[in-house]
Amino acid sequence: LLMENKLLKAIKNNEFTVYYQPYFNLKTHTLAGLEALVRWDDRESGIISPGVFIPILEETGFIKEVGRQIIQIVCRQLREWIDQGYHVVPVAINLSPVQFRSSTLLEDIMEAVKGYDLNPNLIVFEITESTFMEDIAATYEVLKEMKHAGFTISIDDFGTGYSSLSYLKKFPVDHLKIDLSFIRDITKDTDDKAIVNAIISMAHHLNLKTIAEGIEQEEQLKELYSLQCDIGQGYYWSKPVPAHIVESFLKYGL
Ligand code: G
Ligand code: G
Ligand code: NA
Ligand code: MN
Repeated sequence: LLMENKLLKAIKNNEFTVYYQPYFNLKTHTLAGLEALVRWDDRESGIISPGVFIPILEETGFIKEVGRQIIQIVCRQLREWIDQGYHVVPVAINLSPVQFRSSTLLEDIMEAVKGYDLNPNLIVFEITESTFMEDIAATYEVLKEMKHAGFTISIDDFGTGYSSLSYLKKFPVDHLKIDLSFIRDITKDTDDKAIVNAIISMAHHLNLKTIAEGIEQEEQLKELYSLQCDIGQGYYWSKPVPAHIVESFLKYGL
């Protein structure tokens, strides 16, 4: 309850901020985009990680309001960068299953994008496989509207949830983010390598781009190049960083 009250206060006082983690295009060797990762700047404890508070926000339903704030923060930031003359890249926003079910999600998104006069091709939505499978018909409708409006859809943590592969065909998705648990030991574990190889080749046959997350070492990167992975993300390039550090990536590259 104490935590709930603190979170309510945080929502009211706009204590949530967004860090950004870059992702790198392995074909063109350029900055491909950014993933927005929420942080809670609690005045007493400092920066708190979402692993701690997202589950509580989901249980209480507060995630809808915080999610709305995150979308606003990201769109405002993109508008600021554009106005300052930066050559911006797409930003991926994580949507939790609860937020995805919110009846106002599409309105919230359109309000932010129109309010800051942004091209929807600058926004990617990351959803997990569990979101997909919860209410298939409703999910399909929301994804279809998102795609129709010009947004990009990415399946997060791919390979860890249970989803039917047939939904990759039926649902309008663009990117598969291969879960970092398959990347960690890819240089040593031939099973992991086989799985990643299969995911990438399937994705390419379905016209989907692949993102490998959790790349930390040069050797992992080499494997992913050899498997024709499209995009990489991980501490090898950068951990999630505040906006002012992103500005140097936008200026000078990674
Ligand atoms: O940033 P970090 O690596 O600590 O993220 C931990 C978890 O919190 C991840 O599962 C990530 O997807 C989730 N997360 C981070 N930011 C957001 C957000 O803005 N919305 C939602 N729903 N989840 C987020
Ligand atoms: O669930 P999702 O994939 O959105 O969560 C992203 C999480 O992965 C964040 O907590 C982020 O800090 C973490 N992360 C990003 N890059 C790396 C990495 O190279 N190694 C590890 N171990 N975690 C990472
Ligand atoms: Na994510
Ligand atoms: Mn992920």
